[in-house]
Order: sequence, then C-alpha cells, then structure tokens
Amino acid sequence: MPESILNLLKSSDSFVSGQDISSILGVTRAAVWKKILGLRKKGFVIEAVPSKGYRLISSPDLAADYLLPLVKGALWKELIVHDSVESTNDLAMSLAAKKGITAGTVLVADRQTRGKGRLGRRWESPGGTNIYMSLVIRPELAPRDVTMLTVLAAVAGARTIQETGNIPVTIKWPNDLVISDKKLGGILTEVRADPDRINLAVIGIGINVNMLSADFPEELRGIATSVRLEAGHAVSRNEIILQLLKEFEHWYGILIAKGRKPLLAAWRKDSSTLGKTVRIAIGDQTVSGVAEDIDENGMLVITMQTGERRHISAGDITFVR
Ligand code: BT5
Repeated sequence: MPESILNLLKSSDSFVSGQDISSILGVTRAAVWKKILGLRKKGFVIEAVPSKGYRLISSPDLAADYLLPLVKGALWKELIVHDSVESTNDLAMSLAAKKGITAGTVLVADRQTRGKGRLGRRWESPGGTNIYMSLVIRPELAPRDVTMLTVLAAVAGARTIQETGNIPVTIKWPNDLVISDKKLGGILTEVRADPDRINLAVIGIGINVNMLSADFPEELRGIATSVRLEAGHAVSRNEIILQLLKEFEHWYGILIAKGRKPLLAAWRKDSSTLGKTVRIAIGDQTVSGVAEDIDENGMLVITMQTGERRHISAGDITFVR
C-alpha cells in the first residue's frame, strides 16, 4: 500500500486529496494518514495541507519503496536496500545457497564492509554516497554466454551515467566504467552454473556517485573519480539505480530476443579501449598490442607487433601512450 500511495503522489506535480487517495485505494482516510506517517519515517518528505491533500516534496536518496514500483515487472521482482553489508554479491550468493533468493531480486547497500573487486581485490565502499548493488537473475543463457552479462551491465551502466550525469563515460574492457582514464565504476559478475546452464547470475555493480576526492583513499585519488566530481553537482542515487535497472532490462530483452550482435555493437560504440595500443596483464604474463575488437564471446581481440591476433578473456589493461 505505501507503494500505491507513492505512485499516486509521484504521478502528480501538485496536491492529491486524501479523499481521492482513499477512494482510489479503497481504504479509510485514517489509513492513508497512517501510511503517510510511515513514509515520512522512511525519509520521504510529504507536505500535508488540510484543504488540499498531500504532495511529495522529495524522496530519500536510497529508497526501495520509491524504486520497486517503478521497475517491478517482467524482470525485476524485489528490491531490498540494506544499510550495511559485507558485500552485496556475497550476500546474494549466500542467500542463493540457502535457496532464499528470488530471481529478479536487486540487493542494494548504502555501504559495504568487505566490498570486492575481481581476483579478491578490494572495492572501496564508504556509506552515504555511492551505489553498491547486485542484480540477481536466472538468465536464459548458456554458461559460455556469461561474459555477455558483464558486457550488458557495462553498456547499461555507461548509458545510465551518460544520461543522468550528462558526462561522457566510456567502457574500458573488460569491466570498468571510466572517464578521462579514471575509474568511476566496476562490475563483478558471478554465477552458479551446471555444465550446460546458468542457475543464477549475480551481477555486482559499484558506482561512485557522490564521493569527493577527500573520501578516496590516497592510492585511489589519481585513478578514481565519481559522477559528482565529473558532473560538478550531486546526483540522486535513486535516479541512477532506477535508470540502470531500466537500461539493463532493455538490453537484456534485446540479448534474449536478437542475440549478441546489437549488444556488442552498443559496447563498441561506448568503448574507450578499441583502437588503442594496450598492455594487458594476465596473471604473471603481459601481452601488448592494438585492441582491435571485442569478439562474439566478449573477448578482446588484439593484434600484437608480430602481426599475430589473440583473443583475451580477462586481464587488466593499461593504455600505452
Ligand atoms: C571491479 O573489480 O571493478 C569490480 C567492482 C565491483 C564492485 C561491486 S559493488 C557491489 C558488488 N558487491 C561487491 O562486493 N562487489 C560488487 P576490479 O576490476 O578488480 O577493480 C578493483 C580495483 O579498482 C582495486 O584494486 C582498486 O585499484 C580500484 N578500486 C577500488 N575501489 C574503487 C572505487 N570505489 N572506485 C574506483 N576504483 C576503485
């Protein structure tokens, strides 16, 4: 019910009368008032004027009640916001192990105490400022297609930030969202799979939204940035999450209906990797060459100085100037 009241308030720029709300929702005016008080407790600022009714002034910066009704549908079923977790990906995986998570769940946290990157690296996850979220889906894809989920999340993430922050974010293969060579977001996709099918995919996305330079640990200051630092103003985390879930659903639909080609084309368009001379660290090895393309499996195709072409599945890229 708070969802419905919120929808009514959101659909109107001005006041909605208590009488209208109670007749549309079929509840008493006293029940409406009780729910309004509940929403206020959750951080929604709702103006109440006796002769006019209720008006939504602002929504809290991370609010499941606000977000879920706007995205719930074919793909997204649940959205849960936590104050603090170790890692949204780990939480999703441990719930999945206990069969306690529905496909279509989005887990969001205000902060993470053990946020993780790839290969056991740390993801800085202070509270009150950024987005840490895990999208839990049961994709209709074969295990070999799992990289496409990272490709998809990167395209959805880049487009979302381009639109909401109005800044030229690009994708750095394989999983970075960057702007002028500084990292603003990262993706970590994990799956539970049988040999022939993915049972569950957890797509972890971290985006630095309103973090300021002083909030970054010393070693990241030169290589990391945030939407706010680039856009020059604070941006609502709700709006980014909302847009990202819509973009993800849009591209997921295209992937399922039309295959990988359109998604790979979108990736190429937003990539800052292609055409560059790169050095790629793969474990102890380093491979250098020109990044030519992304192949059908999401691997980076590079041409080495010898003329040999290689398809690289994962690694850390440095641009060689
Ligand atoms: C990533 O790893 O970029 C994947 C990050 C995924 C984070 C999300 S948050 C929600 C979900 N739950 C989790 O626990 N994780 C996911 P990688 O490519 O390995 O990059 C890690 C490197 O990025 C670190 O070694 C640092 O150099 C740098 N880094 C760490 N925190 C950062 C931050 N907040 N912003 C920018 N760079 C950061």
